[in-house]
Amino acid sequence: MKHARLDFASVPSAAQREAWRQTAETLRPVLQHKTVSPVSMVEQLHDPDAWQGIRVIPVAAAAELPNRRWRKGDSFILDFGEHHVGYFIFAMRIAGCYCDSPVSLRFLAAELPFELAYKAENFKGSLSQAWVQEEYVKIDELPGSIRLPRRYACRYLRVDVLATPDTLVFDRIEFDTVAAVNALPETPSSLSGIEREIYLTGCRTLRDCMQSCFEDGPKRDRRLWLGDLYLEAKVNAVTYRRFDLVERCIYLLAANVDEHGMLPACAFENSNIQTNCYIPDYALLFPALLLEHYTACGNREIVEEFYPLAVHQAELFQTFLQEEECLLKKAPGYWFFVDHAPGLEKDTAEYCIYLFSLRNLAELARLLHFPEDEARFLHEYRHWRELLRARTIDPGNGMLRSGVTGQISEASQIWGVLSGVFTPGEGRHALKRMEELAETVRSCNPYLYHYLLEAYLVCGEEEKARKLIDDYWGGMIRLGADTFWEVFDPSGTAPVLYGDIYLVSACHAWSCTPCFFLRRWHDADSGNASFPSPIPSVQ
Ligand code: RAM
Repeated sequence: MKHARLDFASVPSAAQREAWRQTAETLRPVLQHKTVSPVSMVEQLHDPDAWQGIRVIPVAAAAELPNRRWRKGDSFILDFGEHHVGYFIFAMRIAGCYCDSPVSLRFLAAELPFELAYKAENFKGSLSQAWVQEEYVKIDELPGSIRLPRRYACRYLRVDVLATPDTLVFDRIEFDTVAAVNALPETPSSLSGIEREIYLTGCRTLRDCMQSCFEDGPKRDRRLWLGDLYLEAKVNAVTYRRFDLVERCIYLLAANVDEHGMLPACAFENSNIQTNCYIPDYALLFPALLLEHYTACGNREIVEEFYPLAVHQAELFQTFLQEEECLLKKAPGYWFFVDHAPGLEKDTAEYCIYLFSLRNLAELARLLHFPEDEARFLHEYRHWRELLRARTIDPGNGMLRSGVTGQISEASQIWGVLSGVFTPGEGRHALKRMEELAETVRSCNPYLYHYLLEAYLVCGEEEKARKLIDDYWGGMIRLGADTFWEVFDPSGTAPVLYGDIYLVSACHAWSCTPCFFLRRWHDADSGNASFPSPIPSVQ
């Protein structure tokens, strides 16, 4: 049987993209400011039992700061009590003597205690060292106050006095914090203990990523990513409900499609900066994002407006498909992502995400009353589902294999469930086997583990989903997290991304999703709503 070409939508014109950019501009949020003062002065200690080997202990109340006198070579660390995003303001003076020369200071803003030990000369990262939140500043005239121009994401601030004409006094250090929202949402009353903390931490993580767009991490990248946005939109729907911000992000992404009409993996708010990063599996999530948005807030117009673009993402993906082996025909210039796991064979998961996209498109077509489209998507879906089943399910162990090596990974099994390639019973078996099988390529990424939570629910394994939330996200909290991290390996080693641990973000949007599950379970338990199927079903 020859599969159906979708052959449906066209590439948006430059005028269309400009119109989308202007709509995004009208949806720019007013950022909320809140002044946060430090709660204590702390010291860092080496402790082999602490996460990344360093912890802090309070040594004085922050109110002590104006009474302290600092000379060349002195340093101190302030703890602001929890993670925030914002701008630092310092009010300083020289005690007693005339200020006849500048003051030279080093600032180091840190999300985690470990970052306070940063030494620039040891940096080995493959991304710019400028992401590290270290600044050298000279102040010519005191007394006075300065506001650092750059925005920081941190809980701790280290100040090193490099040179000063005489003893230096900090009368006040404040953090002018910013976010599109300020108050944390109410915690569902049925949550207690660690679940309550997980919910709060997830809300804090999302709050700090909600700036003038949904950012991935306010320390590193600081920009809108399509894959992150999909998960942020899910959590936003049950917490802050800032649907205007979701819509701004949809318009921003659409305004940045490439010459083929592919949605970018990430977009900059500044129209003079064009990304060159394209992740086909992120583009395939666009139909699910629209469906999620429609289900959450009922705005049918935006779904109608972007339906052709959503269809086009699946059309574009067809150029990567090959029937013979179900291997990807990779093209240069595209990053097939799925997960950060080194050595991961992504072919099968990518095909499954294509099927996931078709299921969501079929549901969108049904909602918009396009029965012919719906039939076409389902026809395409069934064709590739049969092929994938025949070519990638191992008849011996019932698991999905991927790539030329026939690799078994968590990513393949999880997307095998969410695509509907596995029946729920087969999926339950595959998810269990993947836990047991030593050769399974495993993830250390909350992004993939979000989808594992969804996969457990599809297979009727709510207890396993609850346990994963406790072990994985609860694991971060037990190690002192007050926002959830970009990557985490509960076995104890801190995963490194982009060649250097200082580049890893400790407040990362894609890790806030337990809030979505905890809130929905709470609502279902209190009879307010039923837990929705995370993916539309296909008859
Ligand atoms: C990293 C970031 C971002 C993610 C991409 C694929 O750079 O963590 O959140 O979406 O990878």
